[in-house]
Amino acid sequence: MQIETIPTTPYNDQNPGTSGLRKKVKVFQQPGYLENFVQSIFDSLGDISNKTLVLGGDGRYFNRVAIQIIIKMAAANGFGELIIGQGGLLSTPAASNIIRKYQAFGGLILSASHNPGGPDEDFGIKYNVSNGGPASETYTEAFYERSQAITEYKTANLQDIDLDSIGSQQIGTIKITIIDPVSDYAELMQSIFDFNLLKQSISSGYITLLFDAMSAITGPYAKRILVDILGASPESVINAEPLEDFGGHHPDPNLAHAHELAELMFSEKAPTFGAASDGDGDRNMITGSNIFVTPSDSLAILAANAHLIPAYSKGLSGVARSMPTSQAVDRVAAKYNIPCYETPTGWKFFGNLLDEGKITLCGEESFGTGSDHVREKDGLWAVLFWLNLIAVRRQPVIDIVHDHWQKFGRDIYCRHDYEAVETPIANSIVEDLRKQLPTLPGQTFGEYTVKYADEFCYEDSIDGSISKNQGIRIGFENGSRIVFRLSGTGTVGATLRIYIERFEHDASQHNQDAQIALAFLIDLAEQLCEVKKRTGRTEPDVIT
Ligand code: G16
Repeated sequence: MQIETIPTTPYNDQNPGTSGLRKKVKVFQQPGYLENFVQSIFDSLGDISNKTLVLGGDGRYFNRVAIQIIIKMAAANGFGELIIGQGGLLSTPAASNIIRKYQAFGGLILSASHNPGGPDEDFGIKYNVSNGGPASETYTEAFYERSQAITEYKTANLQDIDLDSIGSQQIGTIKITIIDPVSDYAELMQSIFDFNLLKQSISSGYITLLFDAMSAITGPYAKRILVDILGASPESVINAEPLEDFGGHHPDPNLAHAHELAELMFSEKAPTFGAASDGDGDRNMITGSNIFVTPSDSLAILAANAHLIPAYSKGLSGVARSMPTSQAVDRVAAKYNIPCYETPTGWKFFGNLLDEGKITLCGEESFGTGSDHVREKDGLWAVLFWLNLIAVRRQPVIDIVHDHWQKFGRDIYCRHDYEAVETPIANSIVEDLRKQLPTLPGQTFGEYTVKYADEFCYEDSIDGSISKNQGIRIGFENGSRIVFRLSGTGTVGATLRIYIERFEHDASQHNQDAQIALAFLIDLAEQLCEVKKRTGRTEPDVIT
């Protein structure tokens, strides 16, 4: 195997965001761009000789090209084995499982998640460490620093590898194994949930379901698990073939983008249960006939009912949510007397808590829920959790949600996104909010008195690392909150996210539309940040 050392010069924008490096495909196609970043990762990992690396992606445009480049670089840099999903495909949670199961050194996952795909759209890459979870900020900062000083990368002069044939081959010093991307994951799901009960509930017709794979990675996983193993009808999985451009859509499971599913779920033909997942299979959207379950509520409901699921029947060690996620799960934790942690946005912040056994379940408002079974959020796992719950409780989704609100109260919640805002405007919005923080506590707006106003700073209780500037929080005496943050996953300009929540104890008020129930706080958020005024927009781009 001939190894070549190729001279290169740094790109100045290889700073990973909330979840790896995400850029337009055209940015990644620049000479040496992907190679620089991959070499920067390899250079920052310490001794990688003879180690095993897992490799796969969500199948978006540029996935196969990138995989061939990375194979050659991994071989040249001394890895001993590569485990690659057939066709270059691995969902993010499946990759996490494979890293853990085969005790790999780490993995490279190629995805820009819910962002659109295609030659003019987005691509991404992230590194996961040996626990199967996203690399912490200590790593990502090291990758960025290295990318700023890089002068050369290494590649092996190899033929392209056949990614479609399962099996192993030894090429020089590296063993390359192509695996079925689904079977290990399907086995893991069977060890967590009651598949016999699910099969009965589906075959008896008690549960009817529709899963929208959004032409992304979960199609093959959903077909194998929901249709082949659990016996749902083939029509239960729509948009099941992963396409390089996701059929021209955003593979983002929310009411705006999974509209085919959303329309059906609010019609007379709605099945018992409807769900969708995103580009790389880690997000989930949960709906039932005539109800959409917010991700924050979903996390709280799963936590409150976890004892009904075989793998969690002994109870939860604790739970965690990202800071902007509603406080619904906090109420469940308080009732069951288990710890509840608040972390910054980004799944990487749950890793230490999961590894130390401090939490069993965790989730985020951004349609992510997961548990200690892997170290990523997991879309199909959440779907199976809900199906198992419906089968045990023999109740439709809407009743499960209403019962939960009755018992715990409802945290009425919404998020408004202003996408592709000019970066200087977005930065000035945040800067001006920051300046207002000291003056806000004690001020009253209508029935809302500000209790605290700060910028969230997180100290990891396990490794002591500190993450500053994780979002601006304005909390009110009655528990309501407004949170502002800039997204770390966009690829054009800046995305301002405004998160709004209000607790409603009175069951007679639970069935309100969130936009109406939160109207006062939504207006107050505009008064404080002036995003509409400064950008000339009249509405958020996405409301979830
Ligand atoms: C990623 C992260 C999540 C985060 C989400 C949104 O998800 O893994 O932890 O909540 O981005 O982040 P932001 O608000 O910064 O855009 P995914 O599904 O895109 O990988």
